[in-house]
Amino acid sequence: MSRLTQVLLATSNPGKVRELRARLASLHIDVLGLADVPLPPGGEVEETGTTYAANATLKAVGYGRAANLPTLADDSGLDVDALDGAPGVYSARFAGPGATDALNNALLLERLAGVTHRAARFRCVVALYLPPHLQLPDLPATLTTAGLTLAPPFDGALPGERLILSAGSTEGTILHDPHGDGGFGYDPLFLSHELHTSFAEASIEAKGAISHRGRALEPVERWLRSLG
Ligand code: ITT
Repeated sequence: MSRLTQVLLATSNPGKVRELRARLASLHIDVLGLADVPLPPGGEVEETGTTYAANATLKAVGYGRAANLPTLADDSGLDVDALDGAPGVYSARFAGPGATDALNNALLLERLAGVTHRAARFRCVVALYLPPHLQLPDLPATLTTAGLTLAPPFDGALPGERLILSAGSTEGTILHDPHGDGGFGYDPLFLSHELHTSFAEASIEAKGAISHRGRALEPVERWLRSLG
Protein backbone atom coordinates (compact mmCIF):
# COMPACT_ATOMS: atom_id res chain seq x y z
CA MET A 1 0.00 0.00 0.00
CA SER A 2 1.61 3.34 -0.96
CA ARG A 3 -0.98 5.67 0.52
CA LEU A 4 -3.07 5.81 3.61
CA THR A 5 -6.66 4.84 2.92
CA GLN A 6 -7.92 4.82 6.51
CA VAL A 7 -7.03 6.76 9.64
CA LEU A 8 -8.41 6.23 13.12
CA LEU A 9 -8.95 9.41 15.17
CA ALA A 10 -7.95 8.40 18.67
CA THR A 11 -9.91 10.95 20.66
CA SER A 12 -13.14 10.86 22.59
CA ASN A 13 -13.43 14.65 22.70
CA PRO A 14 -16.26 15.60 20.28
CA GLY A 15 -14.80 19.11 19.79
CA LYS A 16 -11.51 17.66 18.57
CA VAL A 17 -13.32 15.14 16.37
CA ARG A 18 -15.24 17.98 14.64
CA GLU A 19 -12.07 19.98 13.99
CA LEU A 20 -9.93 17.02 12.91
CA ARG A 21 -12.60 15.65 10.58
CA ALA A 22 -13.07 19.09 9.00
CA ARG A 23 -9.33 19.29 8.33
CA LEU A 24 -8.99 15.78 6.93
CA ALA A 25 -12.13 15.98 4.76
CA SER A 26 -10.34 16.84 1.52
CA LEU A 27 -7.75 14.08 1.80
CA HIS A 28 -9.89 11.20 0.49
CA ILE A 29 -9.05 9.16 3.54
CA ASP A 30 -11.66 7.15 5.36
CA VAL A 31 -11.70 8.71 8.84
CA LEU A 32 -12.82 6.36 11.61
CA GLY A 33 -13.68 7.21 15.20
CA LEU A 34 -13.06 5.13 18.33
CA ALA A 35 -16.68 3.94 18.22
CA ASP A 36 -16.13 2.47 14.71
CA VAL A 37 -13.43 -0.03 15.66
CA PRO A 38 -13.52 -3.02 17.98
CA LEU A 39 -11.37 -2.17 20.98
CA PRO A 40 -10.80 -4.45 23.93
CA PRO A 41 -13.13 -3.78 26.89
CA GLY A 42 -11.53 -1.40 29.36
CA GLY A 43 -8.95 -0.57 26.73
CA GLU A 44 -9.01 3.17 27.37
CA VAL A 45 -5.48 4.60 27.21
CA GLU A 46 -4.35 6.32 30.41
CA GLU A 47 -2.67 9.70 29.92
CA THR A 48 0.19 9.18 32.34
CA GLY A 49 2.70 11.41 30.54
CA THR A 50 3.84 14.82 31.73
CA THR A 51 4.25 16.33 28.26
CA TYR A 52 1.92 16.80 25.30
CA ALA A 53 4.23 14.66 23.14
CA ALA A 54 4.28 11.82 25.66
CA ASN A 55 0.49 11.71 25.98
CA ALA A 56 -0.10 12.04 22.22
CA THR A 57 2.31 9.12 21.74
CA LEU A 58 0.56 7.00 24.38
CA LYS A 59 -2.83 7.56 22.72
CA ALA A 60 -1.68 7.07 19.11
CA VAL A 61 0.33 3.93 19.87
CA GLY A 62 -2.15 2.48 22.38
CA TYR A 63 -5.24 2.83 20.17
CA GLY A 64 -3.31 2.25 16.94
CA ARG A 65 -1.98 -1.10 18.11
CA ALA A 66 -5.36 -2.18 19.45
CA ALA A 67 -7.07 -1.37 16.13
CA ASN A 68 -4.07 -2.21 13.91
CA LEU A 69 -4.71 0.98 11.94
CA PRO A 70 -2.86 4.20 11.16
CA THR A 71 -3.95 6.31 14.10
CA LEU A 72 -3.92 10.04 14.75
CA ALA A 73 -4.01 11.31 18.33
CA ASP A 74 -3.95 14.85 19.70
CA ASP A 75 -2.80 15.97 23.10
CA SER A 76 -3.40 19.62 23.78
CA GLY A 77 -4.02 22.18 26.46
CA LEU A 78 -3.84 25.74 27.65
CA ASP A 79 -0.64 27.16 29.18
CA VAL A 80 -1.33 30.30 31.24
CA ASP A 81 1.74 32.42 32.09
CA ALA A 82 0.38 33.75 35.39
CA LEU A 83 -0.28 30.16 36.51
CA ASP A 84 3.26 29.00 35.63
CA GLY A 85 1.97 27.11 32.61
CA ALA A 86 -1.06 25.50 34.29
CA PRO A 87 -3.41 23.89 33.47
CA GLY A 88 -1.14 22.63 30.64
CA VAL A 89 -1.26 18.87 30.08
CA TYR A 90 -3.87 18.68 32.83
CA SER A 91 -6.28 21.04 31.01
CA ALA A 92 -9.04 18.44 30.58
CA ARG A 93 -9.05 17.63 34.30
CA PHE A 94 -8.13 21.08 35.74
CA ALA A 95 -11.19 21.10 38.04
CA GLY A 96 -10.83 17.38 38.84
CA PRO A 97 -11.23 14.02 37.10
CA GLY A 98 -14.04 14.09 34.53
CA ALA A 99 -14.53 17.86 34.96
CA THR A 100 -16.87 19.63 32.52
CA ASP A 101 -15.72 22.52 30.35
CA ALA A 102 -17.93 24.83 32.48
CA LEU A 103 -16.19 23.78 35.71
CA ASN A 104 -12.73 24.12 34.16
CA ASN A 105 -13.56 27.57 32.84
CA ALA A 106 -14.97 28.68 36.19
CA LEU A 107 -11.81 27.53 37.96
CA LEU A 108 -9.62 29.34 35.44
CA LEU A 109 -11.49 32.60 36.04
CA GLU A 110 -11.25 32.09 39.79
CA ARG A 111 -7.48 31.50 39.64
CA LEU A 112 -7.04 34.62 37.53
CA ALA A 113 -9.24 36.88 39.67
CA GLY A 114 -7.42 40.20 40.08
CA VAL A 115 -4.61 39.15 37.70
CA THR A 116 -3.88 41.70 34.97
CA HIS A 117 -1.20 39.77 33.03
CA ARG A 118 -3.41 37.19 31.30
CA ALA A 119 -1.22 35.95 28.43
CA ALA A 120 -1.75 32.31 27.48
CA ARG A 121 -1.23 29.90 24.62
CA PHE A 122 -2.89 26.77 23.38
CA ARG A 123 -0.44 24.01 22.53
CA CYS A 124 -0.96 20.77 20.68
CA VAL A 125 1.08 17.77 19.63
CA VAL A 126 -0.42 15.40 17.11
CA ALA A 127 1.01 11.91 16.82
CA LEU A 128 0.43 9.65 13.82
CA TYR A 129 1.09 5.97 14.48
CA LEU A 130 1.87 3.81 11.46
CA PRO A 131 1.53 0.06 12.04
CA PRO A 132 4.18 -2.32 10.67
CA HIS A 133 2.06 -3.60 7.76
CA LEU A 134 1.99 -0.18 6.05
CA GLN A 135 4.59 0.18 3.34
CA LEU A 136 4.92 3.86 2.60
CA PRO A 137 7.77 4.95 0.33
CA ASP A 138 10.60 7.26 1.40
CA LEU A 139 9.22 8.00 4.81
CA PRO A 140 12.22 9.72 6.42
CA ALA A 141 13.05 11.87 3.37
CA THR A 142 9.47 12.97 2.92
CA LEU A 143 9.18 13.81 6.56
CA THR A 144 12.28 15.95 6.58
CA THR A 145 10.88 17.93 3.65
CA ALA A 146 7.59 18.40 5.45
CA GLY A 147 9.30 19.58 8.64
CA LEU A 148 7.96 16.72 10.71
CA THR A 149 9.72 14.67 13.33
CA LEU A 150 10.05 10.98 12.87
CA ALA A 151 10.06 10.12 16.55
CA PRO A 152 13.00 8.10 17.78
CA PRO A 153 11.95 4.54 18.53
CA PHE A 154 9.48 4.95 21.35
CA ASP A 155 9.58 2.78 24.44
CA GLY A 156 8.70 -0.77 23.48
CA ALA A 157 8.41 -0.05 19.72
CA LEU A 158 7.86 -3.20 17.68
CA PRO A 159 9.75 -3.87 14.44
CA GLY A 160 8.33 -1.79 11.59
CA GLU A 161 6.23 0.51 13.77
CA ARG A 162 6.63 4.22 13.07
CA LEU A 163 5.47 7.39 14.72
CA ILE A 164 5.26 10.93 13.39
CA LEU A 165 5.01 13.88 15.79
CA SER A 166 4.10 17.46 14.98
CA ALA A 167 3.57 20.42 17.33
CA GLY A 168 1.67 23.70 17.05
CA SER A 169 0.76 26.63 19.28
CA THR A 170 -1.25 29.84 19.19
CA GLU A 171 -1.10 32.95 21.40
CA GLY A 172 -3.88 34.75 23.20
CA THR A 173 -5.19 36.42 26.35
CA ILE A 174 -7.62 35.04 28.92
CA LEU A 175 -10.80 37.13 28.93
CA HIS A 176 -12.61 38.17 32.13
CA ASP A 177 -15.83 36.48 31.04
CA PRO A 178 -16.95 34.02 28.34
CA HIS A 179 -17.47 35.28 24.76
CA GLY A 180 -19.29 33.20 22.12
CA ASP A 181 -20.84 29.76 22.16
CA GLY A 182 -18.94 27.85 19.45
CA GLY A 183 -15.94 25.58 19.87
CA PHE A 184 -15.27 23.67 23.08
CA GLY A 185 -13.12 23.65 26.20
CA TYR A 186 -11.57 27.00 27.04
CA ASP A 187 -12.53 28.60 23.69
CA PRO A 188 -14.99 31.16 25.18
CA LEU A 189 -12.23 32.55 27.44
CA PHE A 190 -9.43 32.60 24.85
CA LEU A 191 -9.02 35.90 22.98
CA SER A 192 -6.93 35.02 19.94
CA HIS A 193 -4.21 37.56 19.16
CA GLU A 194 -4.53 36.70 15.49
CA LEU A 195 -8.31 36.60 15.10
CA HIS A 196 -9.10 39.43 17.57
CA THR A 197 -12.13 37.43 18.75
CA SER A 198 -12.49 34.57 21.18
CA PHE A 199 -12.08 31.10 19.69
CA ALA A 200 -15.74 30.44 20.58
CA GLU A 201 -16.76 33.35 18.30
CA ALA A 202 -14.72 32.06 15.35
CA SER A 203 -15.88 29.70 12.59
CA ILE A 204 -14.31 26.24 12.59
CA GLU A 205 -12.33 27.25 9.47
CA ALA A 206 -11.05 30.54 10.94
CA LYS A 207 -10.00 28.85 14.16
CA GLY A 208 -8.40 25.94 12.27
CA ALA A 209 -6.29 28.25 10.13
CA ILE A 210 -4.34 29.61 13.10
CA SER A 211 -5.04 27.25 15.98
CA HIS A 212 -2.54 25.05 17.80
CA ARG A 213 -4.30 21.97 16.36
CA GLY A 214 -4.45 23.39 12.83
CA ARG A 215 -0.77 24.28 12.97
CA ALA A 216 0.25 20.88 14.28
CA LEU A 217 -1.82 19.16 11.59
CA GLU A 218 -0.67 21.26 8.66
CA PRO A 219 2.60 19.42 7.86
CA VAL A 220 0.94 16.04 8.50
CA GLU A 221 -1.79 16.91 5.99
CA ARG A 222 0.82 18.12 3.50
CA TRP A 223 2.67 14.83 3.82
CA LEU A 224 -0.51 12.74 3.51
CA ARG A 225 -1.45 14.74 0.40
CA SER A 226 1.97 14.09 -1.11
CA LEU A 227 1.33 10.35 -0.93
CA GLY A 228 -1.37 10.79 -3.57
P1 ITT B 1 -8.85 12.89 24.28
O1 ITT B 1 -7.71 12.59 25.23
O2 ITT B 1 -9.84 11.78 24.18
O3 ITT B 1 -8.35 13.37 22.94
P2 ITT B 1 -9.31 15.16 26.04
O4 ITT B 1 -10.28 16.29 26.03
O5 ITT B 1 -9.12 14.42 27.35
O6 ITT B 1 -9.71 14.13 24.87
P3 ITT B 1 -6.61 16.17 26.23
O7 ITT B 1 -6.17 15.28 27.30
O8 ITT B 1 -5.66 16.47 25.09
O9 ITT B 1 -7.93 15.66 25.51
O10 ITT B 1 -7.05 17.54 26.90
C1 ITT B 1 -7.26 18.65 26.10
C2 ITT B 1 -8.02 19.72 26.89
O11 ITT B 1 -7.42 21.00 26.60
C3 ITT B 1 -9.45 19.80 26.39
O12 ITT B 1 -10.30 18.96 27.15
C4 ITT B 1 -9.75 21.28 26.57
O13 ITT B 1 -10.09 21.53 27.90
C5 ITT B 1 -8.40 21.93 26.28
N1 ITT B 1 -8.27 22.25 24.85
C6 ITT B 1 -7.46 21.66 23.93
N2 ITT B 1 -7.64 22.19 22.72
C7 ITT B 1 -8.60 23.12 22.86
C8 ITT B 1 -9.22 24.00 21.97
O14 ITT B 1 -8.95 23.99 20.67
N3 ITT B 1 -10.14 24.83 22.45
C9 ITT B 1 -10.46 24.85 23.75
N4 ITT B 1 -9.92 24.04 24.67
C10 ITT B 1 -8.99 23.17 24.22
